[in-house]
Amino acid sequence: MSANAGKAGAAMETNVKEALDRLQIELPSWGFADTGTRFGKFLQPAAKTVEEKFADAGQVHQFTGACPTVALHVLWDLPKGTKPSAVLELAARFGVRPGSISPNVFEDQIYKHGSLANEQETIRRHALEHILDSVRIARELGSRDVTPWFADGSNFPGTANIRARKRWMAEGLKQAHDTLGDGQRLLIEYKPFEPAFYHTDIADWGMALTLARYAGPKSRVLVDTGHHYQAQNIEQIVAWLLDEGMLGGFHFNDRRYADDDLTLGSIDPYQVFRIFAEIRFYEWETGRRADIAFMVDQSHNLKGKIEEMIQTVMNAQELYAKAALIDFPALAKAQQEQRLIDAENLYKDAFSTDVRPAVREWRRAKQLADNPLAAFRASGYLERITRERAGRSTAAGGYA
Ligand code: AFD
Ligand code: MN
Ligand code: MN
Repeated sequence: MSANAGKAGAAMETNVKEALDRLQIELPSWGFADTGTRFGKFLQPAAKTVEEKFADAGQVHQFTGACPTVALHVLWDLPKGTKPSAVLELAARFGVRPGSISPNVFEDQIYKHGSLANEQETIRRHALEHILDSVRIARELGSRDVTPWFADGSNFPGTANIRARKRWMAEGLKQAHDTLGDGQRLLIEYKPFEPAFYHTDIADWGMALTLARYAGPKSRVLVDTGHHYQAQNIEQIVAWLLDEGMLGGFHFNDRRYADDDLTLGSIDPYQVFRIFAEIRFYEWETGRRADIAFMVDQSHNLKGKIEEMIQTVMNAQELYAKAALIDFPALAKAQQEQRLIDAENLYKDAFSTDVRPAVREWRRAKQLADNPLAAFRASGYLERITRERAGRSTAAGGYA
């Protein structure tokens, strides 16, 4: 190998190591449970209890080295009476800490016409009490982020006073924000449609930004990559929110059509790279680390849950490592001099680089297996939980 090639290789390894040393990706507890789709679910030896979710998430962290926290959904994981000490004991046992706390203001029957944006004050109050409970639980668990997502909206024209609902939503979020403890954040997620199919009360990043600013200084916007129309330029939204200091974090997934929650990078890896590139560009230009939470929001119906989460994290590590190879001084110069092809090729060169050898080097340095997925498969964990959880199998032979 020539001296130059050797130097380039060493530089790449350094960049990749720096990038992966800091990349942490939060796993969703619901990604380990049998959730399925509205057309049914195909059962597998998935987690049912919060203990099993911590155990399965712990496997992903053990083999990838990148997932020290697991997002919890209050109603699904922390039913009334759950002691924080019990959850923290699970965290210690399985090596993953509680991460963001998601209130659930979309499943109960009372939320049929919405939660914080509901026309009935008593239901708005009920929803707010649950969110305040979630803020308290987050504080007790040492979690920084409370991440409400609202299904609030309507299905037919003329059935909702959109302005009134906007004001009710804003008031509720502000009251929730004002109970946050030091260091806590309220990450407001948006989604253009589903399950509301005429209007969703927090439908896009502009609405979420407006509500976050009204709620108070501890609020930020949460970007779920599946929550955009097909043509939307997500990395432009990311650049704007970064520049406004209002990007709280991501719910990562990939999609072909809508909010499909597919494996990150399985459909459009270049889009994920471009999102990471905007973040790295902001960090290079400002000299500041972007304080954003990377979280996965996927729950697979066909792939094996734990394997798929490992695959998602491996994809994210490779794409983040590629973005770390962009030569930003050269990019800024090419942009300034309007050398379009040179600028674009700086993206394409980084994206086309095979970072897998450097990622393997990083894993070896961390005493991780070269291939986390293969290592998990060889561990026998899946066979063990399949036996242990098969006892819950239903008459149809599936898993309860
Ligand atoms: C659904 C919603 C949204 C939310 C997630 C977890 O679309 O993404 O963040 O459930 O509550 O995917
Ligand atoms: Mn989400
Ligand atoms: Mn979603």
